[in-house]
Amino acid sequence: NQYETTSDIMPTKKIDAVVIGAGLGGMYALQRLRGMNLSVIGIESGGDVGGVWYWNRYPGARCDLMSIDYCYSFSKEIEEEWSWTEQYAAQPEILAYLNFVADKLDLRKDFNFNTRVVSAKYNEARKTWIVTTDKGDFYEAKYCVMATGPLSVPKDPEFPGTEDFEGEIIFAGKWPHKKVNFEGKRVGVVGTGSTGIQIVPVVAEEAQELVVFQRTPSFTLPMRNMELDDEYLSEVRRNYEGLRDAARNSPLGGMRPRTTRPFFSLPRKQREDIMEDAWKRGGLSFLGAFSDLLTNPEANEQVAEFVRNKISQVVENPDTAERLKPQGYPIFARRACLDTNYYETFNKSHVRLADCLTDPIEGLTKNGVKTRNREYDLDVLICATGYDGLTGAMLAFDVEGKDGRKLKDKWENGARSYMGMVIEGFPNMFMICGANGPAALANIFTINEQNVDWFCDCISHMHRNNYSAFECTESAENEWMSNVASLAEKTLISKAKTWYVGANIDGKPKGLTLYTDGFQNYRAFCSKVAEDGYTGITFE
Ligand code: N01
Repeated sequence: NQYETTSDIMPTKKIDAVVIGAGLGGMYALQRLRGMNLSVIGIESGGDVGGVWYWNRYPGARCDLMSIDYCYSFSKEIEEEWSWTEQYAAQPEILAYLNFVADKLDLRKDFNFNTRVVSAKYNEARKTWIVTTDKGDFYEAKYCVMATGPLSVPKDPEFPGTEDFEGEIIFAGKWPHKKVNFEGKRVGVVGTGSTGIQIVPVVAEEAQELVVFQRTPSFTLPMRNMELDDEYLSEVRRNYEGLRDAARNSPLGGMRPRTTRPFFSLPRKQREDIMEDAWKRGGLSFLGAFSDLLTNPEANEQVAEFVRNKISQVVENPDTAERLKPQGYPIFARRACLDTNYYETFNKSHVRLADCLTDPIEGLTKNGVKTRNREYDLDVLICATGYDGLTGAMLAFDVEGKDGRKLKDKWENGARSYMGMVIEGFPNMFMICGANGPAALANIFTINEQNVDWFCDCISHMHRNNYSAFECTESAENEWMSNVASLAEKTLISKAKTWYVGANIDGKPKGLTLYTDGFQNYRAFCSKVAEDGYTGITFE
């Protein structure tokens, strides 16, 4: 009996489902499961709802997907009552939106905040998950939903000497809940991914000196953010259903112009005009400009070179401009960043670029950052050094499936799953935005809603048929993984050293653990699985 082996503690609560995480996936999962008359408890380590938007309060934090896309579509009422103020919403507005949704649906009453899951173990005899927390809670649930997020575990601080540094170290992903004052301060930012690129121009406005420690330069495109007016918002509201439908049937899960024209099918002049236009329009316009940017290396290189030339046009110091230019990997293979005045910031006399490719960081000293060749005296060091993406949060606690099999052992050589949602050997468990799904390559709201709707349908199917457990088969998982791998071969996305391929974490298995064939095809596959009676899934 389960309870004898776990001392004499009895479950504090028996429930139908436990949802781990109160980010935008966990919030929707809790709402949907409650709506099916299931008893649900949510567990969240943060103090409130919001997930990444709860933690990432760094200056300049903003979503690089359009706000009209980057929100829930399941409730007409929410759609009608909420109005976005900007094309690309800033973190405070996104968090306010998520709080608005939480209030509206009264979600908080079923979430335990400031509580961390310690273990989730499947009990085969009872066909339930036993979930324990650092508060000593002990839940027994039929279903375990991992809404743990693809980017919720910051990469460990890796510089020796952090304890010697007498200034302040701040991690972008764990930003203090109060305004940090940079006035009169010498500030360093390590990391030039999406996060660093958003922080740099804003901190440069305030800091006395700013040093940007760049190892791999990123391609960044102008965001060209703007305020949304009432006329535009009314138009969107009138067409919302159609727009949402288009988003669900698009590769990025968002409204984006698409084209079927390959780069070299057009004469040179026309290609150049299209690139100029994409640069002027900003955002991810390039992705909708040519159909083969992610598959044809020559086409990709032409666009990359166009962007490099723009860097030279903006950055006045030719040496800095050269160092800011990404080389040696395709544009869009790392996540394309969208910025506001990033390159322009390097024209300010108090902003310096420290090139860590030629002069790597060796560690921290009492006074600041020591690179191989020199020392930078700093008052504050901001680490925008990234995340243990896709698998970090799932492996941050003890997950044990059938036969006492640990997830960390199953994933020793890389994450495996079926559709990025279910895992062989881990019955009655669902992941939202899990590894080997389209997470990171499409709008996370669209993926979340699709994932949650899919597994709620699966649960309804179980209840209709009086099943008590489901599991995906080894062969379905193997087939899915082969499909993910062969699709990855066809795109340039696997050709850069990024968190997408686990390259940013020492010792992490390498390889692209993302589905790269577009959200619409992913969704169609998952729907077909359900329509065909849940192929690849066994029920008992
Ligand atoms: O992290 P990253 P991020 N010395 O891993 C550098 C999402 N996001 O937080 O590439 C020097 O991309 C590292 O250098 P290198 C989005 O999906 C979305 O910026 O390893 N540098 C790199 O430059 C994104 O992809 C939004 O050579 C070191 C940087 O740190 C994901 O989050 C906004 C170093 C890490 O870049 C992650 O982005 C922000 C070292 N020792 C983020 N170690 C939206 O708008 C690391 N680096 C929705």
